[in-house]
Amino acid sequence: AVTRPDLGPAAALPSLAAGLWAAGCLHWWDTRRPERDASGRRRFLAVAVAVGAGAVAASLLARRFGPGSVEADREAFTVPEPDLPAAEPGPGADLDVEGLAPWRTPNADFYRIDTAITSPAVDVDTWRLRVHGMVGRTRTYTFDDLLGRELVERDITLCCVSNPVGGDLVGNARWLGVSLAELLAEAEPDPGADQLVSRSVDGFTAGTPTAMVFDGRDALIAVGMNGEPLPVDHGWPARLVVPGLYGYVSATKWLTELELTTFDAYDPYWIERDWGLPEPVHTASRIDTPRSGADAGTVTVAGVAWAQHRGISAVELKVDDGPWTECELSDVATDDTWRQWRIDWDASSGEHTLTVRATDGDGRVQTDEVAPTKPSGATGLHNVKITVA
Ligand SMILES: Nc1nc2c(c(=O)[nH]1)N[C@H]1C(S)=C(S)[C@@H](COP(=O)(O)O)O[C@H]1N2
Ligand SMILES: [Mo]
Repeated sequence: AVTRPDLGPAAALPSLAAGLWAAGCLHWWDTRRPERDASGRRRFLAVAVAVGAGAVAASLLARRFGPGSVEADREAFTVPEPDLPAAEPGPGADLDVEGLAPWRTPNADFYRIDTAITSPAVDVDTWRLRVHGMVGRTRTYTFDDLLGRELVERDITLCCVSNPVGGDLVGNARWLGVSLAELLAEAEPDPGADQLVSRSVDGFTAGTPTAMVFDGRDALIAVGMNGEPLPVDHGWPARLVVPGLYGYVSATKWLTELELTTFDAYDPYWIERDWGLPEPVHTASRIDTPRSGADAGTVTVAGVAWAQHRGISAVELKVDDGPWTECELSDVATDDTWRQWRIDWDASSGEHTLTVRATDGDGRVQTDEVAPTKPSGATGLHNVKITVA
């Protein structure tokens, strides 16, 4: 409770009070009934634990699925057709190799990162999005207000700053939402506001450079994900997605406030905790298959590479200390998504190391310099050790 973004030290009091009360009860029980035996005590403990767990499970289920619950609201929402559909990358978007991450990540497989112990249950009827701070006019929007705007559909890859090299805290989805820049423009932002602070209903905050929100990229307030209402775990009823930035400085879920301010005036959640100020995502590439073993002969090596908003122009694979060899790339329609790659490797038996590197759309080769995830995202080349039998 103490570490929740919207609560202070006093939030520990209910738990402390409950703990003291429970300790008092146990003490009373222990001193008044000295005659009961060890098996009675075990039975008491088992019943107490079962009742407690049952109560927690029932309240979580009721909140999610009961009448008038957030899941009922969400399922009642029919995802509208977009006014501006996403550009189709075509059948070559997915190279369809076994063991390779699909180009579009299904919602159920999309990574989840947030500070919430349980996802906030937001009532869509009373939900509001408030735009305030350094603006000419404060504005407030309902969910229906959002749906009444031009609906934009875009394929955007989202990744986490805490994704290690070769890790899976990255996914690609087709988001449906409204233009963040156009909505903010209605509030007449002060040109001196260089930071957009987005706030979640649970108090989480992210700070995005306004320069990146207003530079023409497809920054969205999303209400749909892969043709479905935005899943509760991914921010229902509305979240931000800004192509080219890590989630911690852009992708606020359960969004409820947009505040125009400055980087000098305010440090959002992870900046307060010593993570880096917003920077474009690092160019990254990952080997998905093979991961450990293979049979001698022709082996398809495949993976994904991403550098959102700059795009991927090349991927190369190196076997042991051999030369960098160019791989085949999947088709993409924009620079905002990851790109699959593949290559056939004539594998001889023994131990081999495969290393991958990508070149972004600006022609810059991925750095081989190793950096940890904190403060600004891991760098270095992904390699896997393969035993060929
Ligand atoms: N409300 C809220 N939004 C949040 C976060 C959070 O902790 N709380 N985490 C951010 C981080 S660090 C990432 S990487 C993305 C992850 O989005 P996902 O869970 O939909 O993959 O959400 C961002 N939005
Ligand atoms: Mo993240």
